[in-house]
Parts: sequence; C-alpha cells; structure tokens
Amino acid sequence: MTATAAPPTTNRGLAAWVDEMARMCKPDRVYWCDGSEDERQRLLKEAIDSGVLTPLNDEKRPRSFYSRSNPNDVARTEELTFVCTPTKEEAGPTNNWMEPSQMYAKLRGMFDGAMKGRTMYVVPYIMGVPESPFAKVGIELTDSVYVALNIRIMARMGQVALDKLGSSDDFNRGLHSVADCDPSRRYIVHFPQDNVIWSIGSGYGGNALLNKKCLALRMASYLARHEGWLAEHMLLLEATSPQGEVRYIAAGFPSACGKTNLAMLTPPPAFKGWKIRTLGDDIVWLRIGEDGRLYAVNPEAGFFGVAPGTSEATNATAMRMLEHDAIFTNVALTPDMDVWWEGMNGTPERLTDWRGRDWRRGSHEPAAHPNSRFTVPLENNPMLSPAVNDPKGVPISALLFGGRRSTTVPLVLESFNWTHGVYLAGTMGSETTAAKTGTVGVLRRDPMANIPFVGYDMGTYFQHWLEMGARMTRPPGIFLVNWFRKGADGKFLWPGYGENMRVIEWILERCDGKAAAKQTPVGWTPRSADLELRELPGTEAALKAALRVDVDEWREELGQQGRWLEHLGKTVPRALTLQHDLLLETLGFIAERTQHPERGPAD
Ligand code: GTP
Ligand code: SPV
Ligand code: MN
Repeated sequence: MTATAAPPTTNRGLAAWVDEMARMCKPDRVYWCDGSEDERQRLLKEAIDSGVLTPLNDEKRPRSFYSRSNPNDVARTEELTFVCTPTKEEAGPTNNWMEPSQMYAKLRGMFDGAMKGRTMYVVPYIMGVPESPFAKVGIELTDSVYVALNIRIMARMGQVALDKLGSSDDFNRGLHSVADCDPSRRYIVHFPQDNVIWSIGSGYGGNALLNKKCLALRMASYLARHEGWLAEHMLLLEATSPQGEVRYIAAGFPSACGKTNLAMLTPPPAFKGWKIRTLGDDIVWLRIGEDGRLYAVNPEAGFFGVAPGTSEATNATAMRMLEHDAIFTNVALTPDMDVWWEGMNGTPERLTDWRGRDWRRGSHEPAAHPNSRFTVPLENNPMLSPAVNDPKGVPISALLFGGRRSTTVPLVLESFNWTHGVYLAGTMGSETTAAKTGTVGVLRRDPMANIPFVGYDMGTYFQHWLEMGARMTRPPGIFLVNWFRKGADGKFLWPGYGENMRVIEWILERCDGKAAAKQTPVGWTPRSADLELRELPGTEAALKAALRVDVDEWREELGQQGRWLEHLGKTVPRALTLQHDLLLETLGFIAERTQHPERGPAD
C-alpha cells in the first residue's frame, strides 16, 4: 500500500477504524473526501478517465454525466440483504438473518484484499440538516468513485460531517466494495447493535449508497423504535391552498409506485391557485413535537429517482430539475450524447441502449432499463419548499399509503381511526416493480411500503406505530390511495399524476372536517360528488369503478391479510388481529344481506 496522507481528523476512534478496514481490504490508496468543489472536479476526472462516467452534451445538459452499470447490477437485491441482530427473533420473519459473528467471519473473508489496486474513498456524511440534534453521521468506506459522487449529492458530505462528529464515537461504520460484482457473492448486511453496515458485490443505489436505505431506513428504524420516533419510506410535500393555508403530507408508496411523482405534482388547470412544493421523495423521519403533533424531516440532500415515465406531461418539475448537474444511470443515449428513456417524448430513430448496444425504433426491448435512475441535488427542484432545511421539521396533516393494486383498493380510503389506519397500512399489498430484482407485477404485502427497510421484527414495528399514535394529541389522518386500479380492458381507471390533486384536496378537506364522504365497511370513501371533477379526463363510469368498494373483493382481501398477520407471528399486536376479525365479520354480515335481499337493503 502506498503512503497515505494523515487523516484530516483528530477523532482517534475514527482513524483507527479506517486503518483497520484498510488493512483488511488492502486498497492501494486511502482518500478522505472533504466535500469541496475542487474535490468534486478531481473525482469527476477520475471517474471519466476510468470510464465510470461519460460527460453528456454540455450544451443540452450542462455539467451532467452518464453511467452504465454491470447488467447484473441494476436494482436492489432483497434476497441478499440481511439484518444480523443478536437473535433471529429481533430481525423477525421479514428479514434475512444470520448469526452476527458468523456473518462477520464470512464477509471478512470476502473483503480481505477486495480493494487491491483500487482507492478506498473515506466518505463522511450527515443524514439530516447539520444543525439538527437528530441528524446522524455516517462514514462510508467505498472503492467506488461513483458511490462517492452520488453520496455527495444525496447527503451533506465531507468536512461538514467530520466537524459535526468532532471526537464522538457515535457514527455509522459503513464498508462497501464492488469487489468482482458477482451476484452470487453479493451481500448487503446490517449489524444494528454495532451501528455497522457491510455491503459487497454491488454498485447499485440502494445496495451501495449506504447512507440511504441502509442507514436512513434500516438502521434508523431500529434506533427509532428504541428512541420513540419513526423512519419511513415516504415522500414529503407541502400543499398551499388558494387561501394561503399551508399543509404537509407524508406518503409511503413502495419502490417505483409514485412517490417522486406525487412529491412534485403539478395541479391541473381546475386547481388554479393551488401550489404543491417538494420536501422529499423517498425518506422521512417522524417525531412527535412538543405540541403533540407529528413532525417530519427529509434527511436526504438529493433525489435518486426513477427515469422511465418522467415527462413534461407526468412530471414537468422533474424535467426542469434534470436539465443540469445530474447523473443518469442506465438510461439510453441519443446520438448527440443526451439522455432518453421510455415515456419521455417521441421515440428517437436510433439510440444506444442501457447496455451500450445500438438500438432502433420499434425494438421490442426497452432502450432504458425500467429501473434506470437520475441523481440530482434538492436545489435542482424549482418547486422545493423553503421548509426543507428547517431542523424542527414540518407538522403532518395526513399520512398516505398506497401501492399498485389493479383490483380491490379504491382510489382513496380514509381510515376510521389511528388503529384502523395502522391496520390498513400494515396489511397493504402492492404489485412488485423493477426497483428490486425478481418478477415484476406479483402482489406482495408491503406494510407501510417499508417491508424491505424495517430493520427489526414487523409485529414489533406495528406495536411501535400504535404507541406513537397514543402519544399524539393531534394524530394525522391515515389514508390508503391507489392510482393503479384497472378496468376490464386492462387500462388504468384513474388518469393519475397531476390529477391526483383532486384526491389530495379531498384528503385535506377531510382533515379539516369539511368534505363529505360515504362510510363503507372498510373505511370512508368520497362519492363522485365529493370530489372536484371539473375538466377531469375519463368517464363517470371509470371514476365510479375506481372509487368502488366491492364486498366480495374485500372478503378475499381480508382473507389474504389474515394469512399475512399469521405469517408475521406472535408479536403482531392484538389490536390489529382484533381489527382484522372485526372487519371480516362486518363484511360477512353485509355479504349475507346481499345474498338475501328480502332481509333488507345492504347498502
Ligand atoms: P422509488 O424511488 O423506487 O422509491 O420510487 P417512487 O415511489 O419515487 O416512484 P416514482 O414516483 O418514480 O414512480 C415510478 C413509476 O410510477 C413511474 O413509471 C411513473 O410514471 C409511475 N407513476 C407515478 N405516479 C403515477 C400515477 O399517478 N399513475 C400512474 N398510472 N403511474 C404513476
Ligand atoms: C427504492 O428502491 O425504493 C429506491 C431506490 O428509492 S434505492 O435507493 O436504490 O433503494
Ligand atoms: Mn425508495
């Protein structure tokens, strides 16, 4: 190993740990990131010289870069992600687990010499605004310059983090190596009791940017349970009404199910005077404030969003935000070195696809990978809320949960109370997407859109949610939404995107006790008359079908939910199993009435 400059820190614990990891991984060089502009230029040059990044057309897309990953490394690999708590019970039935000392031993063998011939970048970062007492410091050691450059966008990175840390030992120890990028030797492993994350064999976002899903969700959720707060897979938005009332909504949708789009919603013309501004699109930390309300912060500093489907029509704000200073991964390239993806606009004649192959219009394969992504700083968003840097966070009026459900779940469903809301969110199902490896379109239960990211036992997590509700004097309303219900023709019943504003307005009015609703056995829904429908595209019949609560579909759904709660086991709170039984019994009565109309109307 060549001589390495003395570490720019007097934190002896930190220096000793970096030294120990370097002795194991044996990089040629150790480089401490300071986060300066000068350093960014140097890292970019390194990335370009080594072929990791390609500059895009500087006139069309200033200061932006393109990256193409190994084709075997394009999404999170949940089957290779582990939570190694001291006991298996603590990790629970939804996490992969291995005894910690065995896992450390296995990974030490893999990390031994893994960085030979490479640079180990020491990447200090903060999740949260530096002034916040709740912000968390992490240090990621990585042999990927792509990772260092992306963390620089996604978190407050460099000297600012070392300054915040001072001489404290309270930092997350992250170790990452792309190694030989072999899917059979790929592990993303959390040791919550040690505040340690080791990840090997992947360079992909959620597997490799350890600040994001690993620290800000899995490790944070583990800590949050002990400290009385929540770490959630949610967007955060600010809605200002024409009267100037400002309200905040946090929404948990599974990966590639619409968080970025909702966070950047452009209201349709019928909603003149409304303004939606973004605070975050992926992660929120929720705490109870002194006034008994729920407060949210976005601990991230950037957006790592899905490219395909992003267009002027669906998300004009994102299109503005991607005009400059962006990194694109696995999208397609135009002949003049600009980016393109499915759904952007008219398809070009010729492209270079995400694998670097020549691509012609009419090809059956997508030119951009379905999980291709962009990375941009928060400041790129022209509709960024000024509240985004407030360390205290913003008070939440409503919590939304929603997945991709082609059947059963109505456009919007308001829970009866907190416990019922936790039940609906905890039993939520969603059809899988390209954001994780495996089959796409399979219905799976995804409690709070957080199944891949809760770093402990799921039943205990539900208990924690119930306790949080009990501690609030003004808990937010909990709503399920579903933009993805389909008609018999297989087409979406609801136009989605900007039109979702109609649902947001109803939700905010419900929170104020203003809008009317219909009670169904499983929650409150709007009747069509309760929604603002001026200039809504689509038919009245499609809207009715989108809003419908079908008793038979819900009996089937309740059956699946019951099996899900059983699968989660003994730690599921009794309040939720009772809630399940109550809903099932109620639906049973109604179904019986429907079958025997002579006994009176069911509706
Ligand atoms: P992660 O970054 O993976 O956590 O995902 P996300 O929840 O931020 O997903 P995103 O907003 O990027 O949405 C992904 C996909 O959903 C894109 O293909 C969008 O076009 C599509 N989508 C988003 N909103 C809507 C909607 O209202 N209706 C329909 N039909 N599709 C939508
Ligand atoms: C997700 O998969 O939910 C993402 C992308 O937001 S990643 O950061 O890779 O997890
Ligand atoms: Mn996500």
